[in-house]
Amino acid sequence: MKKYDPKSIESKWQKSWEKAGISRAKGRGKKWYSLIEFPYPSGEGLHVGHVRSNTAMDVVSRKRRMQGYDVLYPIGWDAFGLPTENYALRTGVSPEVATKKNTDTFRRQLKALGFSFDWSREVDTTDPSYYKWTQWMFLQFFKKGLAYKAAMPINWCPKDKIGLANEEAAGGVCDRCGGPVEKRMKEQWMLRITAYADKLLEGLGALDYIPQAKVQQENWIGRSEGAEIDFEVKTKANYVLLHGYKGAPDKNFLPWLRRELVARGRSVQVPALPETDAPDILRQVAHVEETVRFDEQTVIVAHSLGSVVALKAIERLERPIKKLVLAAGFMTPPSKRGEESIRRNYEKTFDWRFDVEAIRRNAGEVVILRDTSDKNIPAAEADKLQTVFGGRIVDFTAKEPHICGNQEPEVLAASLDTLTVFTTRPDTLFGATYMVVAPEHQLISHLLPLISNVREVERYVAAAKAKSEAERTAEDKKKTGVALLGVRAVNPATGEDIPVWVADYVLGGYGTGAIMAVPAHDARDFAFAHAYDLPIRKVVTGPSGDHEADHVGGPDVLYDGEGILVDSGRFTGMYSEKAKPEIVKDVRGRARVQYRLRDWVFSRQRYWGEPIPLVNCEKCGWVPVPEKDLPVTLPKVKNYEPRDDGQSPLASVESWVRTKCPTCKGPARRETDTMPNWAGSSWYFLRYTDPKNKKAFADPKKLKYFMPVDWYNGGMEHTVLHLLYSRFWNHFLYDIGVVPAPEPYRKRTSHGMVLAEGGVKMSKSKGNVINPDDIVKQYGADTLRLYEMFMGPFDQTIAWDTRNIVGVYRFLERVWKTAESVSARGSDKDLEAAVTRLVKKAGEDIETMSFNTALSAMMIFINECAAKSAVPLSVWKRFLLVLAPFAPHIAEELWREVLGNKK
Ligand code: ANZ
Ligand code: ZN
Repeated sequence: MKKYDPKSIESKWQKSWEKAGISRAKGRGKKWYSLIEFPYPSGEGLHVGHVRSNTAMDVVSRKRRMQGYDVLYPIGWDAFGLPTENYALRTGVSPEVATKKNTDTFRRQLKALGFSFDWSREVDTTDPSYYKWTQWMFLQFFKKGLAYKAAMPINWCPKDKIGLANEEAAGGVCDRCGGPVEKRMKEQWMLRITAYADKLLEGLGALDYIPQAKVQQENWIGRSEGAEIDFEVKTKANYVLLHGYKGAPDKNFLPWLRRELVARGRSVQVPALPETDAPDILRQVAHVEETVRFDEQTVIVAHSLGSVVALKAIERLERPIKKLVLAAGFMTPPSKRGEESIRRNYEKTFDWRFDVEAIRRNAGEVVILRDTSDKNIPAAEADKLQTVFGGRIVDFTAKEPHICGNQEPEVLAASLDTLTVFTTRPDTLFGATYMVVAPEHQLISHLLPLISNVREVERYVAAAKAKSEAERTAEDKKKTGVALLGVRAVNPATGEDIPVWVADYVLGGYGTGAIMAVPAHDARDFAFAHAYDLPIRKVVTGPSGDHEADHVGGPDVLYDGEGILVDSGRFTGMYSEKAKPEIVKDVRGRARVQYRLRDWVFSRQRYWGEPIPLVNCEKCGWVPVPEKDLPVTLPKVKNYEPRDDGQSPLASVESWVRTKCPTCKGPARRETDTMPNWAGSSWYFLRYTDPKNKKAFADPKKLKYFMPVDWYNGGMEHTVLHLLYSRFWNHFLYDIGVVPAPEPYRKRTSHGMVLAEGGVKMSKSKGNVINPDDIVKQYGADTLRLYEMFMGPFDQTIAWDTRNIVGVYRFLERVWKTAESVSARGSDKDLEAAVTRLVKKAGEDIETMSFNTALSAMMIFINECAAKSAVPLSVWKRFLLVLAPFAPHIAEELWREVLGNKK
């Protein structure tokens, strides 16, 4: 026999396999779907890290084919993204051209490794026939109200004047100029992934994911059960209560509300509006102007028609008031609401027009109370008030319909300034000795006139906003904060006055952005209270009830467990779990589930991504591009540079931006933001089942046959976002009835990274990048494949070691040589037993991804063969079958050319 020469056999078999179509999924029989994360075709070419994952799933796929499965093992390109765009920026080469070149390189490199991909199903996320369906899916989200636009902070480099992706703003530093990055508010498209938080959590249960992947997903979703509790903030507000049609200062909730406010030390004015049975609104307004004094601490609480009087009075003010509370308010008369007209006096004598600008300017904070049992005022009036004047709507059921009860606690709650907290430990409420708001909290600006140390507070807030969330929440970080002097809150359980602080360990984007601080039982509050000498009050002891035992080291030691309440009024002696709901009820709090998960920012102000298929019409707002007009293709641009107004380069292509509104045919403008890198990879596994379909993203029958993916292997760096995003898309597509099952991946595993020699990251600048082409050239594809499977436990990060490659190559040479001692006659009990053990061991090891131990078993077996003068043919055949998934070229050569098998 000749010497082992991989060059002369590998490309020969690759061509032969391709011709025979052995890797094509047929779409009938017993299916198996193996998936690897499709690569980003960078200019650097294939990384040896790709080879590790691809070989592993190639071994699994080849094994499954040998077991009779119809295997789908597809490949494609996740080709939108920044590096290609930045390359275009530097060189002027268009991203399409660069992508084509890069995918050609990747394809050649992957083919040279003999991976059994079904190349007939190649997909490319940047191909309009692919992203047509990405856009289609976005429109389905939009139509279900799961895509919306909201102002969100983006990374902004003030020097370069551009918005940066997170990866370009790592550590708060601009990737381009090295200067500091700011947050800037920008309207962004968002996907409401939070609506799927529970489904994404529950779905995890039945899946065969490696435990770390599950834990990471759970932590990312971060479900907390707790409660919202309102704390009254003591202000110097003065109140004006305006009654409604046929109302009076002594009717409905007004007398009660007045008493409650006066008891809290507030001044209250309640004018009796003239002609209450047949009012003329402007005369009532004139009366208010004559009798009432307004200033920046004024809160108007208006009931029903009183809300119209209030709006009109506010319209004429010279200076803004503090707050406007509209209880069962409205702004259109019943006749114009399409109801049967009663033709009241006030409808006829008033023109029902408002100076919206002036009211918005003067009204302060707007709270709209909507009674769900109200028969007089349609629910839409509250929405209308909110659309026109802003503010927030509070829905509740009043004590009497139309908020006519003698006591209406919701009105009082809305009228007072309250600070609402989210807590998972309402059982510790009696121990809340101060409160903390996040630097972003709106309370700070609302209460500015009350705060005596405004400059100190403003300085602190500005400094906090420049920090990243990670910096702010680091466990070991020294806690800092500033008291809001002049602002006091009331602990609703104890009635005590407590101070309010601003501190950056409380985050604006979580819960309500405010906390009740319980320093005896929360580590962060404990550290803070010590730093600023705030009172610490213990209200929970360990289950034994023995203070000393639970607080080794004295009472001044943190105890953050559950236990028995002490010093907690009538709840003293109760167990934490039992006390939680009772205390919440007692202080009129609300049970609430809170997630860490945020909605997904789905916009980038960049060129190289899927255009968002919406147009903006002055008359109709955001209108979807009709499905028949998809895809909205990326126009050619001359300049890839982001614009210094923060918009995408597409905004400069006026001929593309200008379009017609699909609804009213009037002039409209296209959205110029593009989708983020994650879009195309959120559903590519579905397209593989039917990649050429022009009528749908995939034929439902094919989806039903191939889905779900049976085994998905990928990097640990993708177990949070990519996995969560694609599970979310699939759940959504399931809910709208276009995919067969909610969960896309049955099993998920991860490979460790491949580092450069010496354990550092491979990088061009360090010159330590291993190019798979070089290894293939020198040792052949089989050696590279085996080496990457042998280098160490598959899930662990491992450094490249060239010496060990030689070892693997020698092993293949020994395999080659052993073939010479194969004999068709005779038998060998030892080798029979050895190969049986090997089949079992390697077979099991593949399933647990213990590829390295499967290979050592093969090496041991070859050593056993070497000790014998002859290897029986039947034993040898079984060995070659075991070797084939790992080193398919040499196995095929020995099986067919040497042994003469036809298949
Ligand atoms: C009082 C309390 C007492 C708390 C106690 C804990 C222990 P998870 O489990 O993460 O949801 N918190 C609420 N909103 C916050 C924010 N925006 N920034 C920082 N911290 C915030 O944690 C919920 C707890 O984290 C809440 O319960 C609140 O502190 C704090 F013995 O309230 B707790
Ligand atoms: Zn229109």
